[in-house]
Formats: sequence, structure tokens, C-alpha cells
Amino acid sequence: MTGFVTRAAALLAVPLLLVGCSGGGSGKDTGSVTTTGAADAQTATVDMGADLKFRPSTVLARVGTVTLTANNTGQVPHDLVFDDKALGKTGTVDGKTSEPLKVTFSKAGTFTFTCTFHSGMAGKVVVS
Ligand SMILES: [Cu+2]
Repeated sequence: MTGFVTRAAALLAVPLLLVGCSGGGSGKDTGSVTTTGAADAQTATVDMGADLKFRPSTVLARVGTVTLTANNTGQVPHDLVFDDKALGKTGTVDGKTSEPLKVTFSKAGTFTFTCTFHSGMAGKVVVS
């Protein structure tokens, strides 16, 4: 009577490598810029032009405070409004003017913004 029951431990090794590589597709993508300056005094400029796009459409930032300069290079008014209202928004930025928007990011994540004047005019701040 030598009954050995061997139970193989099921090793569920399923590496899920989700490689986030969004290779284009969106016509709104106009590249990225990385903020400069100390964490609590980062700066970056986002242009808003006649093509109704934010340029660049992605700002790479660190946790901290960023002064985003919304710079209207065109003639028609734009604004920059975060979807998360707590992050803030500019007023109307008339043609050939700019307005600074100071935003504090307390955690990492992707924070999207739009122009309320132009449907589809959008960008994001990626905080790491
Ligand atoms: Cu606009």
C-alpha cells in the first residue's frame, strides 16, 4: 500500500506585457514636450493655433506644480480646460496672446484637457 498522491503545484506564470505603444492614428497628436524646472516650479508652453490643435498635444510632467503657458499663435480664441475641473482652466485666450495656468498634480496619471471652442481640440498632461 504505497499510494503516493503527487500534486503538482500549478504555477500560473502568465506575464502580461502590455506594451503601451500607441503608434499614431489620432490626428490630434502633435508630439510632446517635457516640463523644465524644479518639481514645484515646472514650466511648459502649449501653442494653440489656426489648425485647431494643441501643439504639442502631450506635456510630460512630474508630480508637483506646473505653469502651463497657453499660447495662442493664431487669430481665433481658444482656451485650455482640464476635464478634471479641480485642476483648473484658462480664460478665453485671444489671438496672439497667452495666459499662464498654474496646475498642481498631486499624483501620477494622465490628465486630459480640451478647448471648449473647438470640438476635438484636446491634449493631455502625463504626470509620472
Ligand atoms: Cu480652440
